[in-house]
Amino acid sequence: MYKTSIFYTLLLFSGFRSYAQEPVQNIASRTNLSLNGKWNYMIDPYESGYYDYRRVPFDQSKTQEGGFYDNKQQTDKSELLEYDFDHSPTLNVPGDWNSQVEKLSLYEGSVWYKKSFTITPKKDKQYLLYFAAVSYEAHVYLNGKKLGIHQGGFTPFQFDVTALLKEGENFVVLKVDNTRKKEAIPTIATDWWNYGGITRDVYLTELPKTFIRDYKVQLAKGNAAQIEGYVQLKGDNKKQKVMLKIPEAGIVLAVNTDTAGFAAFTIPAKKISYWSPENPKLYTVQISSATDAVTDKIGFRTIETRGKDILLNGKSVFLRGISMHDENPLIPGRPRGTGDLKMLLSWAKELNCNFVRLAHYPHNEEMVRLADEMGLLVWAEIPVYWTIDWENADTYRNAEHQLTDLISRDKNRAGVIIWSVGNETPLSDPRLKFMSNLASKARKLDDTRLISAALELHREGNNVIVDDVLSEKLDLVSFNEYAGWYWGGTPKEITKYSFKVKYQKPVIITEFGGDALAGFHADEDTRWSEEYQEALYKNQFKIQESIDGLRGMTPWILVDFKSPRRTHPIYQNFWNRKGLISDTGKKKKAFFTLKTRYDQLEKQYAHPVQPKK
Ligand code: GCB
Repeated sequence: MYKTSIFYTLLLFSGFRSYAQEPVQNIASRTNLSLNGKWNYMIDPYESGYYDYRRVPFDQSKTQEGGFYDNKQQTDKSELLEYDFDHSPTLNVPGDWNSQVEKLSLYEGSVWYKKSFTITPKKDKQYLLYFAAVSYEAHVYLNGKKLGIHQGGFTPFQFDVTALLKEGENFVVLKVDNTRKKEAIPTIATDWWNYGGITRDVYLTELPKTFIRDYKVQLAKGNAAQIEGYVQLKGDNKKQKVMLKIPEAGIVLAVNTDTAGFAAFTIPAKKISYWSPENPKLYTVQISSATDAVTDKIGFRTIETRGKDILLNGKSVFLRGISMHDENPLIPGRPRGTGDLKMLLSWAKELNCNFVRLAHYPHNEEMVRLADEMGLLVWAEIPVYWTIDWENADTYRNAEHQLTDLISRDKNRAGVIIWSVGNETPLSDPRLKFMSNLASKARKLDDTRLISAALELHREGNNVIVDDVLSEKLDLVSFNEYAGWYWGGTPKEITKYSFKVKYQKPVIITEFGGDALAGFHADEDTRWSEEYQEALYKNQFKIQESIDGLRGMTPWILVDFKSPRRTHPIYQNFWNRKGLISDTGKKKKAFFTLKTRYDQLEKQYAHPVQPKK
């Protein structure tokens, strides 16, 4: 027990993926036993299933055995008599708890989950327990043994459970805690609902002893004639011949992995039909070794900047975007399946978007795959939002983990063109260091995409100044501006403003907008009315013309979304009303205003002036 307690202490302090393995690429296409469905749950606001009565975690206690995860009836320990998972109610997984149980709607704290499953493990296979996302901190146990802890509510994690699986019935227990913390990513203050729970898919994945853990197959940086990538095996049999086939492009390649299971490759790509929003062509890519095989659907495109232009496959593009949260307003709650995700992206398509900003944290992997299929470019972001604990080394490490896991998961998606390292972070030296380090990390992990962040601005008279020095580290200058809502008066009054952007880079306005309650009609000067929001959009388009490098925008936001900060009893009721679509799916006037603008921009950019070499 003593050894165990030292071990767990180390584990608690040593970070975010204790025991967890490096993520497996393309999990959904593997041999999976889905653990989605009904899970028993117990609400544990005092964490009595985790701490003994002296507040020592049962994980570390010398005298007590087992917490709620142990499943043994502890007849000599009264605390532990007071639970019974199997007679507890159930929650659906995937799904946040807030939207499923009235008394959990505003809950922030611990909830225990349990699910039993039966399996006959095969001797020649290995097994991973995979969670696509759990918000925010998960302690995971299998058959009463702790597998580890994961922090971060939007990225996947997994554990190797081969040694712990039993023939017949097994049980998984999780303690899930969505308490907001100052040092966490995100921190305490956000403008979205703090949904807790097992919000995305759970799988028990069966893999061969040596398997294809990871691969990247993408066009080389700025080179449309060359596919570049790597394959990484994991297991004992690391030196193998690996075949890569893209039958439709006539590509067949054999590579030999080294003693570390790694092989890099470059392939001439002559007859590729390039991926773009107008041609979202995905190729079937087959990767196989002597022991494993995996298939993916991958598109090929280049993305780069030249001066103030963004070049997609070498041609200047305007990003007709919209920001969105990972929320289905009709639940309201985290999306629970493909239909929910498709609904959101279809609304973006109806707006005539070619671009979506998946704010402010990694969305579901399936969302990004759907964007690839539907022809939507993607801005992907991590929840480095507002007032992060900039000088805390653990906080930085956590942010970097989330960035790494996001890039690792989505690096084969043609739609993803921008990694964003944060949103509206207030200027200071520690923040500059933190954000610059994240930008360098993103570039090191993936130099084929653009790096950005949604920045802030300041005003001098009628000049709106964009000069955040972090821009030097980024490929794009992107900023949020709320003329006509948080400053600058009514929509009519904002036309006096003009933008001064210091950096000679492409500009994307990552947010602008204002609240409107769907169905509330008044004149253009009346806040909360659809007419006010519409006028705001129209005049925003006018002032944005002062930015000669403007190459895209993602107004805030596609749909009204839940936020505990939004307390106005008539207009908000815990909803941020900046959506172009209401919480019941009704399109507001400004939806059509933006669509008209995007129709014009589409025409304008259909035959762009080619940028100078
Ligand atoms: C912002 C934030 C976004 C908020 C929005 C608002 O600048 O980036 O998360 O929801 O403003 O509505 O105030």
